[in-house]
Amino acid sequence: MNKQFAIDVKEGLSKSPKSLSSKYLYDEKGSALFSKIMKLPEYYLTNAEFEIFENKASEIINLLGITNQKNFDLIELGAGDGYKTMELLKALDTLCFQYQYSPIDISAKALNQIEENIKQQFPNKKICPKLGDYFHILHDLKPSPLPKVVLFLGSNIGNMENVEANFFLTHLSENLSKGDKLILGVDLKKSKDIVLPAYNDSQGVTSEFNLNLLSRINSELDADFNTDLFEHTPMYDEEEGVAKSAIKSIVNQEVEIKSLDMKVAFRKEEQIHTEISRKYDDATIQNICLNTGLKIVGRITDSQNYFADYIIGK
Ligand code: AVI
Repeated sequence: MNKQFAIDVKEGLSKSPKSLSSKYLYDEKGSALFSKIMKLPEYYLTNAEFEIFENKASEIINLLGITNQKNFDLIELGAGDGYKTMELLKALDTLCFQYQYSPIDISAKALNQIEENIKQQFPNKKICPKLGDYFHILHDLKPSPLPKVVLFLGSNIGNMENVEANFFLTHLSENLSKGDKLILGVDLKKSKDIVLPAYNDSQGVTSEFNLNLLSRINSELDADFNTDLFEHTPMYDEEEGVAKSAIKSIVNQEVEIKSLDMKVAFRKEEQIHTEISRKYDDATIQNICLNTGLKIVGRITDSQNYFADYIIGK
């Protein structure tokens, strides 16, 4: 049994309002569902950021302020399938840059996939994948004498609460040296008509992704959630720029979680908060940088201004 999962489920379902951490959405089934989400027509984020890397990789490289005379470390936090990064690697290779690519991910499957893709596209390139939670692996970054470029793409930072994001970036900043760069991919604030469907797609994949968390509790903690009696509930607060996902109980009910020796009562309409997906503007990013000892060097957006990759320096 995953001990931390058990502890967090117990705590999250005992408090009011109930909540579960979004990191638990990614078991094997959840990760496969997220890959499906990234291909949905409503989920504009992936295509928008891919477009930036496909069309504007040389602009990104210029903003990094590195030359092709010197070797550098290219480190990707939460690399996933590395699909967008491949565009950056192609541009770096065309311009004869020398670098070592280190994708970091908690999924061995994702890292194997990246290795496979690299082997096919760049047969002579050696990569240095690291399996684990990137927050912990950050500690290993400092000793390298080479300049670093850290990629944190896909608006993954948007899934962190403000305090957590500030803590994470402060920690990252402490592990960077002067001249190192961070490429931070964020989804931009925009109309509810565009954001909400991205978290409430017509095929119901996002709903399945969110409700899978209850199935995970069923299988890992011997619980009896009936997922038909719960509903995926997405919201978007346009002013605040935060999409929130919850799981709502559609009846009064009680659920037993045997491994935790607990019974959880749900009122009709009661929600379990599962995820936030924050959207950004320049002011918010400026503020984050001010608080974490970083500075914005440049910003590149897609043609629709949906998504931005900020180049940030120490
Ligand atoms: C991984 N992360 C940036 C996604 C997002 O957009 O917040 C996770 C996601 N949740 C529902 N759809 C996608």
